[in-house]
Amino acid sequence: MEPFTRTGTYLGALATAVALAAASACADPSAGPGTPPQAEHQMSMPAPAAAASVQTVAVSAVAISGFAYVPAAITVPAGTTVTWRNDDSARHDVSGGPLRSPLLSQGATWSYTFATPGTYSYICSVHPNMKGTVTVR
Ligand SMILES: [Cu+2]
Repeated sequence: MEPFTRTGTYLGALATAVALAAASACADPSAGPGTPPQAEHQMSMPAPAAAASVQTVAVSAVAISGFAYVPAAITVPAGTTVTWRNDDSARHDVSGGPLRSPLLSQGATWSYTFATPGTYSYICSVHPNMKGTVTVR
């Protein structure tokens, strides 16, 4: 009979410990008056996960704005994923070498991961005077 009693005691203690841990995790002493505690928690949540991430993924962005690539020339380390985003109402693409995006409508994005070092020149096939370069090191 004694083992059953012990089991019951352990489970009860465990439940109490979990409840206390949950309560203390939600208590945020740094939250000032007038700060919604829930917003504070949502903002702080992703930070520990990002800091714990070991792998670093390089990302770079090029805007297509005013019939130009901005910036027109970028230099990135090998393995970088570059994302183009068309901010113009006119449709543009990214075309040259291995870069063959579809026509991008306003707000659309297209990404390419540069695995091999080199210089990649591209144009917009609709407006060939639009030129850009990605240098991969
Ligand atoms: Cu264009």
